[in-house]
Amino acid sequence: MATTKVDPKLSENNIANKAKTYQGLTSQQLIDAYRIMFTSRRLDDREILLKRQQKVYFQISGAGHEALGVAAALVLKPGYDWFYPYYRDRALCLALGATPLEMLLGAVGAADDPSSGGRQMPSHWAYKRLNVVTQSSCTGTQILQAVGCAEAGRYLARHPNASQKAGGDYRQFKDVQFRGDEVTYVSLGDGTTSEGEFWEALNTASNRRLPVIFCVEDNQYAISVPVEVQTAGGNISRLVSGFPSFHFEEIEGTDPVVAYASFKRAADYCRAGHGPAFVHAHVIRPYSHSLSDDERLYRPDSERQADAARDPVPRLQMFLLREGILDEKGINKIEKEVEEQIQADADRALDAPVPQPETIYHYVYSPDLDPTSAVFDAHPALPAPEAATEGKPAAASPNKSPQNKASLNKTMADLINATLRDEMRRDERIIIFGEDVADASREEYLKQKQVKGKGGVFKLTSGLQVEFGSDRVFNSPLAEANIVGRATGMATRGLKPVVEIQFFDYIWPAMMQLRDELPLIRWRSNNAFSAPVVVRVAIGGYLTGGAIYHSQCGESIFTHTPGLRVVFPSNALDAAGLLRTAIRCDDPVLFLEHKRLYRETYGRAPYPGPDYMIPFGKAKVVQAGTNLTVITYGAVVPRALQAAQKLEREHRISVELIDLRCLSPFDWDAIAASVKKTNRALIAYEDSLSWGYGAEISARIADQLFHHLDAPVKRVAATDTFVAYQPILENAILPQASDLFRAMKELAEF
Ligand SMILES: Cc1ncc(C[n+]2csc(CCOP(=O)(O)OP(=O)(O)O)c2C)c(N)n1
Ligand SMILES: [Mg+2]
Repeated sequence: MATTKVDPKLSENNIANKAKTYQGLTSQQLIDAYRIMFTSRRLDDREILLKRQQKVYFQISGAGHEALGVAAALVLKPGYDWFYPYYRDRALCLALGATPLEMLLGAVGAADDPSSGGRQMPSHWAYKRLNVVTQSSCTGTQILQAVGCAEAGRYLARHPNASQKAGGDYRQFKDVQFRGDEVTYVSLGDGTTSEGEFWEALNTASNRRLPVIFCVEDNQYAISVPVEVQTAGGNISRLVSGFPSFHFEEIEGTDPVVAYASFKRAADYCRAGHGPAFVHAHVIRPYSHSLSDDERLYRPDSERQADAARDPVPRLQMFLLREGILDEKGINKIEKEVEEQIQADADRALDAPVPQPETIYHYVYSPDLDPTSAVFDAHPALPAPEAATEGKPAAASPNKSPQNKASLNKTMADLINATLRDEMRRDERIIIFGEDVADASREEYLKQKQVKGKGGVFKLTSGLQVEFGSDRVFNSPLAEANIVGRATGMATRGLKPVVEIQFFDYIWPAMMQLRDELPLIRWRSNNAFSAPVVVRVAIGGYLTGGAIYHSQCGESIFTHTPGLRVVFPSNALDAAGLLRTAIRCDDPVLFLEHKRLYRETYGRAPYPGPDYMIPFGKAKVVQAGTNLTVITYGAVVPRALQAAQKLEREHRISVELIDLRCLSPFDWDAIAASVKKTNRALIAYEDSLSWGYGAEISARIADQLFHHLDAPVKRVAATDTFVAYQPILENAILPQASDLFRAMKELAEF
C-alpha cells in the first residue's frame, strides 16, 4: 500500500495503543487505512454532490467496499503486482497510490484524467504507473484479461530475453516488466459471476495454476437482481469449490483486518506458485447501484438497515476508538484534513482544462508505428531454390522436386506457416494458441515420435510446437472468448499473441472481447495501454458442403469497429507479406484467411524470404483495364479474374480488377484513380449482399466520385441467406464467376 502522509504529531499524541498488532497490522497501518476509506467515501459523496449540480455526468460509488480495497492494497504492491479492478474499487486504487485529484479529474472528464483523458466514465480506473490496467464498463471482460496478464508474467519469467526491446517493430514502443513472484488481482461483483467468461477464467487459472487472486465483492445485488437469482443456491463459494489448485476464502469483507489476513494468505499462496486464489467477500452497497438507480424501489428499509450496521467506515472508526488507537480528536483531525483536501482537489478539477474536440482521433491506432507506411514496404527476396526452403513450411507442397520450377510455388497455407515460423524465430514475444493449433498437447507422444502432430485443423501451425516448445505454441480450451480475452491480457504486458479462431462462424463467443475490449484498449486509456494482438481466422465458403456453419463471412461487422485492422488476402504472397506486417505492427489485427484459398492453385508463390512485408491499406491492381472497375477481395478475386478474362476474350470489354487485400484501412486512392479512369464501378464480395462491405465502398463512390460516374454503382454478392449444404444451393447462394461475368457485362453496356 502506498503510504499516506500522517501528521507525526497525530501519531505521537493520539495513538494510545502502539505496540499491539492486528493480524500483523500495526496501529499506524489501521489509521492509514481509515484515512483512505474515509477519503474514498467522501469522494463518492463529493461526486454525488457534483452530479446533482450537473458538474459531473455520471457517478457510481465504491461505498461499502472500502475495507476490502485497503486490505488488498496492504498486501499487494503497486507497480509490481498487476491489477484488474472494477468500478467499486475506489479505495483499492487510492490505497495503491492514485490521488483524489486524479479521481476527480476523471469525474469531470478533464484532459488530464490519467485513466482515460475524459473518454470513459468515472471509476473506470487505469493508472499505468501502478500497474492498474484500463477497464471497461462490460461486466466480466476483465477476468480473462487478468488471466492472460498472469500468463504473460510467468512466460516472461521463463523467457527473460523476450522482454528486451528491439527496433523495427512494435517492441520498440512496448516496455515490458515482470517479477518472478508477481500476482494479478482481479475483482468483480456477485452478479458478474453469472457471465460465462468468469467460469472460463477460473477454468484456465486453475488448469495452469496461475497466480491470480479472484476477488468477488458480493454485495448481494446486481443493480436490482438479488444474488439468489444469479447464483444457484445463492453462494458462489459453494459453486466454485470444485476447481482444483485454488486457495479459497469466504470472508466478511467489511472488516479490514479480516480482509487483510485473507488477502495475505491468498497472496502467499499465489506467490509461492501453488495456483490461484478466490476471495469471496461479503460487503454492502449503501448508495444504490449508481446515481441512476434508487434501491428503495426493490429493497425494503429493513434490509438496508441491516446493511448499515456493517458499514465498513463507521465500523473501522468504532474499532479504532474501542482499541484506543485513536480518540475522537484524532478521528476528527483526519476527517477534517480529508474534507479540506477533497474540497481543494474538487476546485482544481473543476478548473482543469477539458479535452479538445480535435483530439478525438488520437490513439484509435498506434501513434508510434503506422502499418500503412513505407516502413512496412519490403520487397520479396529473389526466389531461389535455397531461399524457397528457408522458412521450412511444414504443410505439404504437391511438388516433390526442388529443381522443378513449380516446386518453388508455395500455397497460401505454406507461406502463412513459413511466416509464423520466421517471425517466431525472430521475436520471442510471439505466442501462438487456439483450438487444435498445437502439434500435440500430450507432448511426450511427439518426443517419443509416436505421432506426427496436428498443428491446426487446416495445418497452418503445423510443426511450430515441435520447433518452439509448448510454452510458445499450445492448445486453448474450446472457448473463443478465452482465446481473445487472454491474448488481450498478454499483449497488454508486451507479448505478441498470434491466436487462431478455428472458423469465422464460431468467432461470436469472443465478440465482447473483439468489439468492446481489444480494439478499444488504446483509445479508452488515452494511449496508456495497448494490446496489439493478431487474431487469425479461417473464413469463407465455396467449400462444397461447408454449409451454414463452415462458410460464413461477415467481415463488415469488424471493419465497423474503430481500432481494429482487418486484412483479407487472396493469394499466398499477399498472405505472407500482410501477416508479417500484422505481427510486427503495433495495432490489433483481424487476419482473415480464406479456407478455399489455403491450397488453391491460384495465387501460389515462391517463398519471399523472412522480411517480406506489405503495408496495410494498399490495394493491388490484379489487371489493368479501361471499361469498368471491379473492386473485390478474398476468394472472389480469382472468380472475378476468370470473368474478366472471359469478357475480354468474348466481348473485348476491358476490366480493371482491384484486389483490396486490406479492408480496414482500405485503399481509397486506388479505387478513386481507377473509377476516374473507367467511370464504372462494381463491388464484388462473398458475404451476403445487404449491409455488407460493398455498401460502404458504394456509398463513398457515390458521394465522392459522382461526377465521374457513367453508370450506377453495382454490387455482386451472396444472397441474403446463409450458405446451404447442398452444392446446387451453395452455388446459387455464393457469387459465381458467371454472376460476375453477367454483372460486369451489364455495367459495361449501361
Ligand atoms: C456485460 C454487461 N451487462 C450488463 C451491464 C450493465 N450493468 C452494469 S453493472 C451491472 C450489475 C453488476 O452487478 P455486480 O456484478 O453484482 O456488481 P455490483 O455493481 O453489485 O458491485 C449491470 C447489469 C454491463 N455493464 N455489462
Ligand atoms: Mg453486486
